[in-house]
Amino acid sequence: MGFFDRNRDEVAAKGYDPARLPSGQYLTDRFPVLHVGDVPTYAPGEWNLTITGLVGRPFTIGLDELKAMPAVTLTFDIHCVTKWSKFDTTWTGVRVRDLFERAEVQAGATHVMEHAEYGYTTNLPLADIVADEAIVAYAFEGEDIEPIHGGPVRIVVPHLYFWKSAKWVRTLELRSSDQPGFWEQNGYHMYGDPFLEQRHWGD
Ligand SMILES: Nc1nc2c(c(=O)[nH]1)N[C@H]1C(S)=C(S)[C@@H](COP(=O)(O)O)O[C@H]1N2
Ligand SMILES: [Mo]
Repeated sequence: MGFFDRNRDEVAAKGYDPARLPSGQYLTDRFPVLHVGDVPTYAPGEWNLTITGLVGRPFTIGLDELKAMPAVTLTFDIHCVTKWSKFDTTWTGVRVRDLFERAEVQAGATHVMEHAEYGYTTNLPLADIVADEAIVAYAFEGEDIEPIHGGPVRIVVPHLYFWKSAKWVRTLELRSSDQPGFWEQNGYHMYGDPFLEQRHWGD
């Protein structure tokens, strides 16, 4: 029996519903760090997030103001395209939907491009980033998100592969068409549903 089959048996033996682990994935207790480029550092008050594109009222929000908005703390599984999955991760933040309501999203908006520090981008349909579980997160397991995991603030969209969750997010751009982001231009799937194994173009 190979590593993946053994790992899947362990998932069941630990009492988890094996259906939580998408095919081709293995469960890990670790929290791997994955990104291209450097980890940015911010002076206090330096980080902010801009909502722009097809919105009636574009705005920029700082960390204190973000933390003053109604927050949710949610627990869910995350799945990286490099095949690790992690169960029951707990994140605190603001629903993207609430920020978009304030920005007054225009009728023609269908997709969103997440823009992060150093030019990382990733695209997804508007409907996916306004889902109940899609948040602009500033805490992980009750603590500030570590810089290596995207702190001070990252996106978490748990129902898509984790590359759709930009660390060090700086801009959310509402668009009328779907354009490939950084990994998508390099062959990763435009949508990226882990349960359909949409890893690459054509999957
Ligand atoms: N800004 C930025 N965000 C990013 C990435 C990146 O390279 N840059 N990598 C993505 C990928 S491929 C994954 S799997 C997750 C990893 O998050 P983690 O390092 O907290 O596990 O971040 C995603 N967000
Ligand atoms: Mo990833």
